[in-house]
Amino acid sequence: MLDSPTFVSRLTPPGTGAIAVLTLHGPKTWDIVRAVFRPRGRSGTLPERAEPGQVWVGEAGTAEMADECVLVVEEFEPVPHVELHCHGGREVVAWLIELLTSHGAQWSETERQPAERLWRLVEQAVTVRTAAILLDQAQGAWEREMEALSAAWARQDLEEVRNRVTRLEGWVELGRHLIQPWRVVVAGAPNVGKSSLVNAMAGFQRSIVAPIPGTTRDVVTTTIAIDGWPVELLDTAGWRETAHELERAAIEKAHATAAAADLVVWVYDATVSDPEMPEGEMLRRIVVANKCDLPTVSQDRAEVCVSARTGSGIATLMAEMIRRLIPHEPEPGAAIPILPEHQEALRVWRERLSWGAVPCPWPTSQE
Ligand SMILES: Nc1nc2c(ncn2[C@@H]2O[C@H](COP(=O)(O)OP(=O)(O)O)[C@@H](O)[C@H]2O)c(=O)[nH]1
Ligand SMILES: [Mg+2]
Repeated sequence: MLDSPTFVSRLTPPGTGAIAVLTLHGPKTWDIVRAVFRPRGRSGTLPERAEPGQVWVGEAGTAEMADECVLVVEEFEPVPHVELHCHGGREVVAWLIELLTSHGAQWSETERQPAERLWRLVEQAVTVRTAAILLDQAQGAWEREMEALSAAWARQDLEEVRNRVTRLEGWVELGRHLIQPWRVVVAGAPNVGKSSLVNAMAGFQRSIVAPIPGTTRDVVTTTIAIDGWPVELLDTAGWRETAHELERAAIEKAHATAAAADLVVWVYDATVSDPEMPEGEMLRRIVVANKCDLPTVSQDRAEVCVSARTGSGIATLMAEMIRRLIPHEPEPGAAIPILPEHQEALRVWRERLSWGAVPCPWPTSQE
């Protein structure tokens, strides 16, 4: 076993960051670490053996030069595996890697390729639908699209290039939400039935439902799939001003949450005659009248009328939410920008388009 190599690789992306993480894996790991790492404290040396989970703060380097690092033991038996968290400056990291390789470690390039990262995203997908779209990307949808773009550019078919780029730009938000769910904030005055509505949508009890106004003191999140799209429902505290300090903090949090949401579902109680309506600046919102199982007096001010108690109108509301969040759905096999490289490629294509038919100053195909 001692013949197999010990690898050093870098977990954090290349370039300068606050912290860089190097990993050492292989039979000689512990010998190498003991040679270059001095733990803080009296002894100044690492023990002969370590346990997974052990952590030391100290310095990695030589007697002349060292960087403050944290050493984390991931595995010790049968093959040791450690992480070194050090400062992320380019030179420091390059120097540390050199030091480790001079002690017998082999540098292994682990910068993950886009395809590999896409496959990892496929594994992490939370619904079959998002997995299918991610799978298309992992199987080359983006590369095919880039080839088509390059071909159109080579023909100087700017119309086609523009259409393709515009379409791709339209999928940026969807691409983001294949990994992070859409955020829907359920907002409204206390006691209108926000928590009940979230529960009705989720189909299970999650927030506290109580007849006393202001029970939901904080933001409670519930992630559900609607029609195969992951949606995070945020149940917020009621909107009304209150003297209660704790609740005021929760209400402020509710406002902040709503501002960052993809959609606000504004709920009011249809049995009251002058319900609290949303403020003007909330653009993406659906106004919902709740308690429509009771005699209503203000149902007409809502786009959807529901009863969290009986479930009537809930399916209509959820369909409407999806219609707002995802007005268009991609065709099977469509290229969707997901990775930072994709966004960067789109930016470059947009820039090329602004050059128009003028000869392009950089290579036009992916040679
Ligand atoms: N009749 C009726 N009562 C409801 C409905 N939805 C909620 N409630 C009741 O209204 C009260 C407040 O509900 P809750 O979900 O805690 O409101 P929140 O403060 O807006 O979160 C509770 O007593 C619920 O049982 C509904 O659709 N119909
Ligand atoms: Mg509540």
